[in-house]
Amino acid sequence: MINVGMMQFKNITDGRGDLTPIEATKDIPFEIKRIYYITGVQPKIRRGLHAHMYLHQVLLCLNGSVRVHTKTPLEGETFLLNNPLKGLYIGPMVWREMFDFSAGAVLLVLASEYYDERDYFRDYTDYEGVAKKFFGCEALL
Ligand code: T46
Repeated sequence: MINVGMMQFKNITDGRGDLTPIEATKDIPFEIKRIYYITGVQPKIRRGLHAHMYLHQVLLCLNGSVRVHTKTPLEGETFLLNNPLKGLYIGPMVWREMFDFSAGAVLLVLASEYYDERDYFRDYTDYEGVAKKFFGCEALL
């Protein structure tokens, strides 16, 4: 799917446990300006429901599991995050919704920019209008 994809990180394991390094611009395709994490989400809760104009992010579920639905006017895909070695890259202009958080789920997010509410589309109709132009898909739909 355009601007969305799973990424595999390395696991350095020895008798003491596991270590996973993630280096900006080497293991992920951007500099990291911000990190945040989401915890304590009840099972019926849906988060996200927005898209970003410019932001690049990688989502990693470090403990437990969570599903992430991504969509654009052209396509959609749902990912299960349940492995701390696998991250979900989400680039600009992709709508995302996080749901089915398991008990104890820890969702870590690496972001390319500082927090800026002006970068958000929180209304799907507004998003869709701009996204159709962004993806050049008006003629296809
Ligand atoms: C995203 C998904 C995966 C801040 O003050 N700083 C921050 O860095 C962030 C991310 C949020 N906030 C504030 C804004 C809201 O008042 O925290 C509150 C909750 O944020 P929001 O409702 O946007 O949270 P989610 O879980 O719906 O979405 C978040 C990110 O905002 C978003 O970029 O892609 O996680």
